[in-house]
Amino acid sequence: MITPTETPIKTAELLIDTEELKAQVEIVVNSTWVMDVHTHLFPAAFKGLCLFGLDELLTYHYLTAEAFRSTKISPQRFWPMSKTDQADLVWKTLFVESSPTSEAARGVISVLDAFGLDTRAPDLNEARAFFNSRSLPEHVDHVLEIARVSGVVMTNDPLDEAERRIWNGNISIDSRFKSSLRLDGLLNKSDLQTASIPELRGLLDGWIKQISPVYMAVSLPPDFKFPADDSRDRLLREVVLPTAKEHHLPMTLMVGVRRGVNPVLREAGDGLGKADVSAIERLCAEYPEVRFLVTFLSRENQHELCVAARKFRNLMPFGCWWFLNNPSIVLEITRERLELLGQSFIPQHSDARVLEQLIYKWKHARKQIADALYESYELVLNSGRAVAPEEISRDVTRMFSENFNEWVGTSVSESD
Ligand code: RAT
Ligand code: ZN
Repeated sequence: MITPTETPIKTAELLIDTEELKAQVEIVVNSTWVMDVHTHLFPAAFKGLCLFGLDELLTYHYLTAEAFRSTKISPQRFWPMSKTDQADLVWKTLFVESSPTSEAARGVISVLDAFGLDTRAPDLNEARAFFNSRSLPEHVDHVLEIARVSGVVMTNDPLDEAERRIWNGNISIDSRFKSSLRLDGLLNKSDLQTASIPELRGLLDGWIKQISPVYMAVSLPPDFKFPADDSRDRLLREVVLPTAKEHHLPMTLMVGVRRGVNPVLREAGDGLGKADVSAIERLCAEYPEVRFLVTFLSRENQHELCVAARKFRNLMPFGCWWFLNNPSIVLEITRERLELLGQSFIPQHSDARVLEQLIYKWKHARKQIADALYESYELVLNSGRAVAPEEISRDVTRMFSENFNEWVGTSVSESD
């Protein structure tokens, strides 16, 4: 083993004791502010689109999917109920009559606990009154502070009527909320596909001018192919990717979702499938000047994604998405990425839809990221090199914000 004096860093600053190393990694991972690169959150100025509070937390689609498994009430009877009644039912089903061991249920416990609320309450009266008493702008500040989130990327759909009305009004947006241009409506539905290519290019240019996105994004099914003999391929080649190049905008691809596997569950009815990572490799190869942020929904695709990222510097893996956002899988994926990619990836995004979810999603993710990172440093230590505290801060800052800021800040060719 290399002795500390043989390294360029002073002995006193190196973490040789594994207990100290673990503690330091935890401190840094828990205290470093993170940029949340994909959420469905909106700032207070977006009025009804800014979801917060207990009833929204409990009717999150991750939880309704679980509640349907343990209640006799059918989806047909559940959906017409008021949100308050739905939340009461989810609480009774998943928290009173069962133990909240699932990740989404435990998340609610973490949120209640963060505000000092009773996590074993038989009903929601006290917690509901607490959230209803909050002033929204201060609550937003408080939640971001607790979660140590410096900024979030919204999901902005210009084809959504309610959202369009807000953008068309005279709003000023909280600068911590960055916009992104979601293109599922263009690339996955047929609504716009009869418009001409110049019309669609003009539409995208207009939206980009209006909302100043940090990237364009689309979710894709497991059978996504590139190249392909379909209209999505044509739209990508003739509309979306030329626009990405022209505006120096990264493309975010979220691959592997099977929409509406059980449509009666509405938002909770989507599933997943293993996708073909080579489609992304071909996109990266054919468009080296476009930067791709990519996440896959299937656990089976994660290793291949890491290997693809080793081949293409314009490919940035991010997040443990949706059904992967469970402690055991986050740990596994983060280990794999650290081993194959060093720190050149973005470990997690929250996908939060309800403001306070930032608290639990980041608290839980930080625990797994810290464990995986500690293990990596311990292996390096055993191989003969100790780590310094400032190196831990450097590495975590890179993964939590710098990789993203660089990705959205400069084009690949500019940084070459
Ligand atoms: O994770 C989720 O909340 C999903 O419902 C989807 O919104 C997914 O993240 C997406 O952006 O399509
Ligand atoms: Zn999402």
